[in-house]
Amino acid sequence: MHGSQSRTDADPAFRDDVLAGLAAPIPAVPARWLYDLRGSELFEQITQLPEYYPTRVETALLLRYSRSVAEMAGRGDAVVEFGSGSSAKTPILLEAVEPAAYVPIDISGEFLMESAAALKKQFPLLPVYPVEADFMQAIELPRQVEAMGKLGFFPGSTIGNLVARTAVDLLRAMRDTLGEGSFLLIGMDRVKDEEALIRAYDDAQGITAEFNLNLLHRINAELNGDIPVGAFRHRAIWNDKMSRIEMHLEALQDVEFTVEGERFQFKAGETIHTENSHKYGLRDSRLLLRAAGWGVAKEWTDPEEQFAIILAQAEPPRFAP
Ligand code: AVI
Repeated sequence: MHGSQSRTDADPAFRDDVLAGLAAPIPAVPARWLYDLRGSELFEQITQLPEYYPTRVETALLLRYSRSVAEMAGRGDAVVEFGSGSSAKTPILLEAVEPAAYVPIDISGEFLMESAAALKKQFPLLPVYPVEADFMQAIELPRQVEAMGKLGFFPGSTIGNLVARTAVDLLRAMRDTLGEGSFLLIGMDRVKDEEALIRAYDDAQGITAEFNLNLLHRINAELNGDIPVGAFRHRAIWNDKMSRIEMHLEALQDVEFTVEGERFQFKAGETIHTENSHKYGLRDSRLLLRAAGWGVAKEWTDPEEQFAIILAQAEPPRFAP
């Protein structure tokens, strides 16, 4: 018996992605479904883990170099953040840039309103214009910021969760949103020692494992599934050819289960691919940005070159020889 409740209540996009993804020749579920309420809480915990350097290193870079960003990009611009800006990183940049306006863009209206309200408390004089939209597409910004210079902000190495083709599409959409001459400050994780990467994505406390396995709990709860979660384990794999960490859920034994009344079988050792986290070398990140019409104005990295924040500028199209 499969209750009709979840059939009607479940997000149809989640349902379609899971059913198609589990049936695919290489089973995979898009990483965005990792972030339900519990998944978001677990991700928050990941950012505090000793092994998970990206948040710590990027925050330190912003503390150290935000003033240089402000000098180069110009104070008094509109800061446009791609994401709701709920992290501790946003105030660091806003302090330094002293923008004339702040525009957070997020697909989740709820998140957006919450974090905009929190920022208003911290910066009572700063005009905040939240935009509820999918920033994978070019967006028309609020008319109040039309005449201002723009500094886009995309921290967290979220760009790494996209394959190159989609990452370029996103960067191009950002360029269209912000306009020629605008700046973009983006965080990108660097290629490094494989062991350090694996540790960051398979921590000793098992928080990342819980984060990954939570997807199966979510499928069971929202899509009327009976997946035996204990029959799967978290795997973090370095795919050198693709220059990325992959998260998988690996079946520990042969398993059979149903989701929304559809039957699935996994043999021991088969996996569901749940996330990519691409890592970029210095020249890789430049190429990625260039492919989308962004020139690199300046890059800052930590002494161990674990992570980079990059200030890019939307270049005018040029004739190429
Ligand atoms: C959100 N994103 C940048 C994180 C990352 O590092 O790719 C997601 C994450 N997955 C496992 N740990 C962290």
